[in-house]
Amino acid sequence: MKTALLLIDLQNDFCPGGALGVAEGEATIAVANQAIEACLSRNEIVVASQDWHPANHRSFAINSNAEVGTLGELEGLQQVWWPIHCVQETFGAELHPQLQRQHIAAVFRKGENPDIDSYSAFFDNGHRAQTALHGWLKEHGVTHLAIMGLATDYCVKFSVLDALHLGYQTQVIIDGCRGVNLQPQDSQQALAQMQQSGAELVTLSQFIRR
Ligand code: VGL
Ligand code: ZN
Repeated sequence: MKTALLLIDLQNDFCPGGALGVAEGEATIAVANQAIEACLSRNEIVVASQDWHPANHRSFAINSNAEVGTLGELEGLQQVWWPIHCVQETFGAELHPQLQRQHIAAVFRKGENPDIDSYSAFFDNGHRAQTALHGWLKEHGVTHLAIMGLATDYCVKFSVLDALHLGYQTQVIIDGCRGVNLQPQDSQQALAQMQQSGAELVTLSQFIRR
């Protein structure tokens, strides 16, 4: 077996003060750095995803004549309309400055197609196209994933569900996740769904002691 740590969207725009700031989002950075440290000492790989939208992305409410935080439809899929966030080459799209990114072996960008949203680090929301992540992990012999990041109820959840479908043994480092919570229970429900689908929920200290 070979394990990789997958860090989801630890970007400025998902931290407080950012365009789509998640409550306590910045608290995930210290968790990520400790998880990275543990991986280094065990010779495990660290990879990351990065939400990377063109300015004309249709998930942005303003580009779809919709109101932020309401529901609509995009490409036949249910869509939450988001504020403008993680626009390519902007500060908001950069990985958080405190993240020890020199230890990240590869960063996989997603959400570049303006016509479809892309929560998972593996596939777009319609499972039409995939990122290079799965191929890269296969090439490196990775069989087990530990996943954490932002946001619990969107990109973490869909990445974990795809990882399970792709056959990875998957842990979620729960204290390394924070959610959008359009509804107050969304993150809790997302974690329960990941667990029911076969993910193991662990704390950072359990991950470090493994
Ligand atoms: C995300 C909403 C829109 C996320 C990305 O990283 O969870 N959420 N784009
Ligand atoms: Zn996005």
